Parts: sequence; C-alpha cells; structure tokens
Amino acid sequence: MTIELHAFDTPNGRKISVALEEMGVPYTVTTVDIRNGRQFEPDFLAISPNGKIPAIVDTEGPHGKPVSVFESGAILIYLGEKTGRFLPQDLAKRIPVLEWLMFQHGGFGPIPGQVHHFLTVENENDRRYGLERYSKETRRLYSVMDRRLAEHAFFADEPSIADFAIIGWAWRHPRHKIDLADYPHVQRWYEAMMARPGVQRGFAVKLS
Ligand SMILES: N[C@@H](CCC(=O)N[C@@H](CS)C(=O)NCC(=O)O)C(=O)O
Repeated sequence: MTIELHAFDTPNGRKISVALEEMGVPYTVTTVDIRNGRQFEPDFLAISPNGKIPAIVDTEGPHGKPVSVFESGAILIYLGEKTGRFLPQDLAKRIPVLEWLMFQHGGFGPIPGQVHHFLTVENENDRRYGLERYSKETRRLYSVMDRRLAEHAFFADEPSIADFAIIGWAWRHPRHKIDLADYPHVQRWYEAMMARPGVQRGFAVKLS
C-alpha cells in the first residue's frame, strides 16, 4: 500500500504526514503550493473539490480500486480504518476520538486560523477587532483542552487520530500568540507528542 499525499507545510497538511508516519504507512508527497494558486488547478480540484490541502490518493482503495479523499478529518478516519490503528473499533472507545476530532475541525483550527489572518491585516481597527474576538476564543479553546488533559494523558484514552489533528494546530501556538506555560496540561501533552519519533518524522518531512 502506498498513499499519495497532496499537501503543503501547514497545520492541516502536517496532521496527515504525522498520522502516516505514526501508522507506518508508506507514502509519497506531492507539494501543492497554496501560495501560488496550485490548489485551484483542475487536476487538484478533481481530488479536492474545495480547493484546499490536504488530499490523499490511495491506489489500492476499497475493493482494490484507487480512491481519493479530501478534508483532513475524513482522511484521518480513512487511514485509521484502513490500518486499524489510532481509531478504536469499540464504539465506547471511539466516541472520545470522534468528539475531539470534531472539536478540532469545528473550532481548534478555524479559530486560531483567524488569529493568523488578522495578524496580517493592515487596517488597525479591523486588526484590533479581529484579534480581540478570535484571540479570546482561541484562549478559551486552549482552556477546554487543558481541562480535558488534566484528567487524560491524551484526548482519548490512548494516542489517536484526534491527537494528530490537534497537534497540527498546537504546533502553530507561537503564531497565534499562545504561551503553553499558561496551559500546563496542554504543555505536558504537547511535549509528550513532540517526543514521539513518528510525530517528529511527520513534522520533518518536506511539504513545501
Ligand atoms: N477543513 C479543511 C481545511 C483545509 C484548509 O483550510 N487548508 C488550507 C491550508 S491549512 C488551504 O488549503 N488553504 C488554501 C486556500 O484556502 O486557498 C481540512 O481540514 O482539510
């Protein structure tokens, strides 16, 4: 099995390189330079109709046929199902994995992403408004994670695709101006995740 990963060096791209490394899945990387509009070219839109990275192609998908998958959450679930790793079969164990995966997709990604955006806005009033709104919500999300991690080593009972999704964005905490010292349980989890050889390989692989 070889997966083609189409990605760039961003939080959503890194989630998948981390997951592939942790799962021990062989893969190739095709860089999609989102700075020059490569994501809007027809051949990429054919596998990622929303024009965003990441996407994967599995040449040996279900029933032995090639399949493409877009949206990083769908990709993580696909890879977890395919490898039988980091996504428990047991429904009770699967629930927290899906909860924290969706938490990342609905909030801890879109919201710090807005902080990244507003930091670049030139108009001072607009910048101040955006940063006030989205930095406050980003801090609240870190507090939610801190409470969870005060009672759990990982977001579910074992390391899972939810941790891979969240680490992609936590990796950018300096950019969204978060000091992890303010969230000690997140900091402990972050350091534990970053010490994992698979995670380190996932962040080291060239995506740009
Ligand atoms: N919900 C999507 C978000 C993907 C996304 O926002 N990707 C960004 C990079 S991190 C992108 O491709 N941006 C290019 C653009 O918006 O034109 C996912 O999780 O896959």
